[in-house]
Amino acid sequence: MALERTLFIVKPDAVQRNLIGRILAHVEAQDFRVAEARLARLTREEAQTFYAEHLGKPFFNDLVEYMTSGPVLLVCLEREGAVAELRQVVGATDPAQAAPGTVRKLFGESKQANSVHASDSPASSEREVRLFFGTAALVR
Ligand code: FUP
Repeated sequence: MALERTLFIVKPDAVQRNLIGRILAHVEAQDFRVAEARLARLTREEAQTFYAEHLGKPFFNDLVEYMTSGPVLLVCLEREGAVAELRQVVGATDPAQAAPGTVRKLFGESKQANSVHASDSPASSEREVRLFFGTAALVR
């Protein structure tokens, strides 16, 4: 398996509930290394760009509102097979449907306030890492 980088976000609900440390400990224990990290308050424009694939969906405006409601921790994680492995560790979008032991099952509150984001494909991870950390974060 190749060494990869992927974008991970600790979302506003989890930052608000002081879960940054527990969530990062959980992914670090799964052999992910923090390559880049930054606490940020997303602008509406950043949130809209980030979730552009969902533009026009019924939940889009609420999603943007939620993602800009408080600080988030933006993290670039590195590991062999990072993109697919992180999706497994994070679990299904809806915490109620997520597998036991996944981050969203352990910490998520609802489909919207599901505590974390993880890039869903190598193409997404490249776009998302570049969006928040720039092209330099793509190379090692
Ligand atoms: P995921 O890749 O698991 O983060 O899920 P999606 O890309 O399908 O959705 C992105 C975010 O939109 C989710 F994390 C939460 C939000 N969402 C809703 O609020 N309602 C929905 O019905 C679907 C997604």
